[in-house]
Amino acid sequence: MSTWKILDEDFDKAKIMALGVGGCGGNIISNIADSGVNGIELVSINTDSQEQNIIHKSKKIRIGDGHGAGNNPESANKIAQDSKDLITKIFDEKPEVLFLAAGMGGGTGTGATPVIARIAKELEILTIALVTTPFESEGDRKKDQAQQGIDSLINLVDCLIEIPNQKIYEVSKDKIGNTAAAYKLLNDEIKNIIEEISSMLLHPNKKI
Ligand SMILES: Nc1nc2c(ncn2[C@@H]2O[C@H](COP(=O)(O)OP(=O)(O)OP(=O)(O)O)[C@@H](O)[C@H]2O)c(=O)[nH]1
Ligand SMILES: [Mg+2]
Repeated sequence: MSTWKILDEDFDKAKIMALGVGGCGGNIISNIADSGVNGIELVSINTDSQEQNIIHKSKKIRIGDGHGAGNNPESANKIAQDSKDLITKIFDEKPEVLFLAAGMGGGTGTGATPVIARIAKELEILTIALVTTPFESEGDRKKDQAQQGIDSLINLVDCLIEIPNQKIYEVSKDKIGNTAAAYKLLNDEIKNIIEEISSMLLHPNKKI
């Protein structure tokens, strides 16, 4: 583990990228784009072209044939490995900090995120992963799949922040109507974390 700081006097120009993987990752990126955050390059990557159609205001990278990974992390992992060159190209203008956002438990986010993290690690990009874990109602298979995804990811990133989706029902004061409303609240929290950390890195002397 290394300590890291933007010591350069050009720290205002530090390159920060947020890269969303899979459906959840893409929603997180769209939500950041909607809020008009400045200074963070937004990219989404998915195996599923239909899911990508609803993502907006970000650079979109599709890997595989566009038909998704069918809730299968191994197949997403293979697609990502086969797309190593395409993924490496995302980092052509090497960011100083990479936020990797994904929902664990499905196919693409769970299987492709560790491949992307390994590429970023090889390029020595400081990487902070923000990953959600499934609602209890999603069942044991998704929960186990999510844990396996986290286990494969944890040693490839500098920091991993786990956001258990279920927690939103404990922390939100208001009644949450449906899953879309829960996602919105959670994605707002994730956006806040990314914004806060970016702001600390970009303006280390600013009083908060
Ligand atoms: N917080 C939050 N969680 C989400 C969101 N969308 C999905 N999830 C969670 O993320 C898990 C994975 O879902 P997706 O990201 O849609 O799956 P995927 O990675 O695209 O996987 P495949 O479609 O199977 O290839 C789900 O089981 C949910 O728990 C979202 O917008 N916000
Ligand atoms: Mg998907």
